[in-house]
Amino acid sequence: MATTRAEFGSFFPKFLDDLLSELPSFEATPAMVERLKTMFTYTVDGGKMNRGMSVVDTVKIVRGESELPADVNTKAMVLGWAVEWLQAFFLVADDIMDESPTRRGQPAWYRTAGVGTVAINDSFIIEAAIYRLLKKYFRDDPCYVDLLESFHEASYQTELGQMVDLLTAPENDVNLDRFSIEKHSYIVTYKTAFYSFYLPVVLALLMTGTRADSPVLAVARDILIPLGVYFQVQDDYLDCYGHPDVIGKVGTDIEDNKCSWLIVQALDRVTPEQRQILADNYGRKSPAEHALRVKQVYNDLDLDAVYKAYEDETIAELQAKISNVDNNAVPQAVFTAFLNKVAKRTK
Ligand code: GPP
Ligand code: MG
Ligand code: MG
Ligand code: MG
Repeated sequence: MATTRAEFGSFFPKFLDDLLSELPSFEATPAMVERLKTMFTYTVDGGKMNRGMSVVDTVKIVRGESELPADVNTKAMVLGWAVEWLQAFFLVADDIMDESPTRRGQPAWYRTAGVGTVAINDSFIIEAAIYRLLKKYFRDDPCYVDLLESFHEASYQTELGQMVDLLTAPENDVNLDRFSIEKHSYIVTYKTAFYSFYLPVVLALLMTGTRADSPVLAVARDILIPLGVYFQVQDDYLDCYGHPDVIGKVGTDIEDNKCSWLIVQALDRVTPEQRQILADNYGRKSPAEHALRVKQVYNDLDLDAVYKAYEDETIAELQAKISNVDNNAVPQAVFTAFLNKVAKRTK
């Protein structure tokens, strides 16, 4: 049986306690411990937890067990939560860079009382916590170095994607020529797909005995990267068309001058007049009328329908790819589990 949110969530206090209880060896005062407890709880707990849960589910599918032995389950939970810590590291930093007001239905961490730019250092601490947990639970495992390298590689990939995302979206310098389908594809593959989709499966495979040089990893990558691209296209779509109460954040892509899937699709279809409207209104922080004019062009181009067609086509392509996977290499269920969670999501 797939892990439940309740079961996965029940391991958070344990790993939080692991991190807090070693702080005396770093001469941390009780006030420091309390601050870190508050910070980790606010930033790491309370997300959708899909990335973390998918590590545990993949371990179950690969081992062919609906319930894992307690020791294996704990280790799968460590890796799942380590991915959640990685995600929190990225989101805390991303919200500062994107000037996003909200995250997970509450103020972004850097916007809370007394935090501000301290959140930059907090994001580094959240990252460091990943390696404290891995050391505690995997130090003596044969896969330890491969796990470390997987986290390092996924982090580097994400940071490269984030760099291009940011450089393509300079403040007060709108140039629609900067945006292209190829640029968008690089950004979403690197900033999202590797850490959100490929990494969780790689961790589960390494933990269950797959070697880092196995061709099985390439099979996984070939499906999970396009799936991750689809996921980020959904994120770009929901930034504009999702409801803040449902997605838990207020979209800022238009104001932030982002190379979003929507603007790239719009540029592929605009008349010269519509292109001029986009050039005059994209990437303006205020007043809100600018973003509304961009959204009006999106509506006139019926991007909603373009998106729906993209979704149907992408799901069909992924299903076809999955059906070609040799079950002896990786069970197809690993991928269908992911696809089912992502397909047609609204949050
Ligand atoms: C999501 O982009 C990408 C990330 C969260 C990776 C950030 C990487 C760093 C190295 C900090 P997004 O800005 O579209 O996400 P959201 O819409 O959730 O803000
Ligand atoms: Mg963001
Ligand atoms: Mg961003
Ligand atoms: Mg987004």
